[in-house]
Amino acid sequence: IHEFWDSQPVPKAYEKIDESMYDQQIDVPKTVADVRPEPYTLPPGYTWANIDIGNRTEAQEVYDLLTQNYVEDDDNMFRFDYSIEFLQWALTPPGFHKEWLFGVRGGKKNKLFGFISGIPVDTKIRGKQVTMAEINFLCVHKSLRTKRLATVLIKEVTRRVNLHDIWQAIYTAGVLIPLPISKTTYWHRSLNPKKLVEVGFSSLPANTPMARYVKLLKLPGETSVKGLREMQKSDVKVVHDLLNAYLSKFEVHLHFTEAEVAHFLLPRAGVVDTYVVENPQTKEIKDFLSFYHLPSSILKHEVHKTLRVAYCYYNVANTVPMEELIRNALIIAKQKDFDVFNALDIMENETLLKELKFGIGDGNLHYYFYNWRVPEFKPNQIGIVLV
Ligand code: YNC
Ligand code: MG
Repeated sequence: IHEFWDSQPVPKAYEKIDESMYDQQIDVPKTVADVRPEPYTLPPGYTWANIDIGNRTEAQEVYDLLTQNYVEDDDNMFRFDYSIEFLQWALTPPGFHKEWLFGVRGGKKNKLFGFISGIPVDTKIRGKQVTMAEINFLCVHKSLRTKRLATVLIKEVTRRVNLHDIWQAIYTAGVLIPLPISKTTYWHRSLNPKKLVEVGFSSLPANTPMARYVKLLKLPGETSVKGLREMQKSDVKVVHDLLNAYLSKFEVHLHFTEAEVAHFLLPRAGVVDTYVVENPQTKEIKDFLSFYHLPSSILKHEVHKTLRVAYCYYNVANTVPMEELIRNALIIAKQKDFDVFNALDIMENETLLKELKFGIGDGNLHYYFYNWRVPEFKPNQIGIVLV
């Protein structure tokens, strides 16, 4: 009973599939000439509007829509609070298309009531290169929910992507719709256990006093890896090589250009942190760690209004154990005053989460492809982090 999704080129739960149907598109092949040239029709009073996310005023409008209306946890205690700088980073990689960042305006003040975004990505799936759109930040204002506006945004972004002769997309969502390529799980590493308990993010384990809980989760004050330092411009080439070589181990991964590595991994204040390990003797770099900054608004607490959350991004460990590398990421995040460090059980993460004192969360993240059929993957076969 998915009126919209049943009409789309995505796999159906009940279909019988044989091997020969994998690694190809689901829809009949089309060309740009087959694509509807005019935008989809909106309800009366609403219009399409491209968003120039580099423009401070327009970015602020997207920020306001998302901070008030974007993803919340199941208990409606927290809501993502992507910063303006973060949105600008996530949505303007090299080669981004300005018409893939758009929304719906309406009302007397021509206010933004909906938004969706796409960026171009080069993926490799089971050894096959596929150019896709990465779709994110789908949001409809709370006052306009369940009126099928989301489906119009999705159809319109599909049209705009198809006009570039691109027919596939990748996206993630907490909700279960037809049909995930992988079901992954969020894990959380408390850095500030007292605050996390106070705001209801975590609860004290049975028969554990706060002091003991805090001690249990205490991290070393300083990092342990020799030669760990912030990534800089001159590291882009080597980090690019390291990242692509590492990601090629996974069944589903992105292929980054050097310019994309510069864009997504060079440190940006309040957005993304990347540290490389420079061998003190040889000056060689063979490892790096990274995490991005995505706070959440705390919706129902008198004192605490923001949860400071770091999210595990891309990590490559060749000369140090991955466990030690990520422990160092935790230490840096703690030094930077984050409250919690989140990671999915993708890539190699699963093997380290318990040892590093992560606890399993109740949030699931489903990965999806649009118009591309694959067998279901285990989380540890996924080498893509969508922000
Ligand atoms: C979702 N998250 O099932 P059926 S993630 C996809 N992703 O369709 P309506 C979703 N579809 O079941 P509402 C979805 N959530 O009838 C709902 N749906 O077939 C489906 N929340 O539409 C749903 N952001 O307008 C149903 O629903 C249909 O008013 C119902 O709006 C939904 O960014 C939403 O969670 C999510 O802002 C906009 O609830 C709204 O409820 C909202 O009546 C809070 O819609 C924020 C939130 C979603 C975060 C994300 C990835 C989105 C991927 C979209 C799919 C892209 C496909 C590929 C396109 C390019 C193709 C090429 C080439
Ligand atoms: Mg709606």
